[in-house]
Amino acid sequence: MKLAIVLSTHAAQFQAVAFKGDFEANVARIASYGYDGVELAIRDPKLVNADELEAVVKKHGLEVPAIGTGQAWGEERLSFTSDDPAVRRAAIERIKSHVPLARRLNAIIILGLIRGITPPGQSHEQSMAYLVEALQECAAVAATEGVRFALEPLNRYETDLIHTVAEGLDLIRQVGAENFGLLLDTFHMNIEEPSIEASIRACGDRIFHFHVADSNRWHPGAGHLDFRGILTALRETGYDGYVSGEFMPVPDADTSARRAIEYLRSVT
Ligand code: LER
Ligand code: MN
Repeated sequence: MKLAIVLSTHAAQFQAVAFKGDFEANVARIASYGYDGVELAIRDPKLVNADELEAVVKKHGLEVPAIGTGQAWGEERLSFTSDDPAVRRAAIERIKSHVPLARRLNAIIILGLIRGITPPGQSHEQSMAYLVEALQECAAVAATEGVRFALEPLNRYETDLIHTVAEGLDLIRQVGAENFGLLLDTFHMNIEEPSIEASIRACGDRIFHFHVADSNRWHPGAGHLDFRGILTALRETGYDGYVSGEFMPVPDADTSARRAIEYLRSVT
């Protein structure tokens, strides 16, 4: 099983990213711990030098399985479901602007919180209609470049839109694009799914990417999730992508990264 860890290219407020700060130093440390890849959290592709980024990652022998886009919500409040058409347009254009970099790195584009939260006074149905429309536009552009998108079901404390695999699969049917699937995250699944393993099996070949954190959002092995069962179910779907660590730097970034890989290797 190929393992990655989330790395932010810029300082960000999101807590569950262990590595922030000096990019090359972080990439070198992650490679030295035995990881195969780094998942990059990028607020705006305009702010990164793609040549440099690719060179650093390659130099250290790592791949980039996925690009996270949630900081555009976290830092700028861009959202597919805003009641302001200019904000919705900016969110769609921002996601489309990730496509060339994703293609170059052979990475999936993650749609997490950029889907937004239903604003006061707007109906859930209206938000879902905006969401489907935005996803159809983004997926069509990405398809021409051979790029895939993964929407992440998130827990109820972060959004009112798409908490579970079942809701995600229903959305996939509405969007109707082959290059659109789901990113499953064990932290959110532990809160929302009746059974993590059954939901993994139900998602099957629409699992495009996978995040791991334990029940407390510390590194795998630091809480009470059954990773042996979870990763067996994942493998049995035929998933051959990355398992990417997205957890809090507890007790610190380096220790949590080392403990995570040691633990995940011991249960797979
Ligand atoms: C991002 O991958 C995630 O899991 C969310 O909790 C972001 O808010
Ligand atoms: Mn996640």
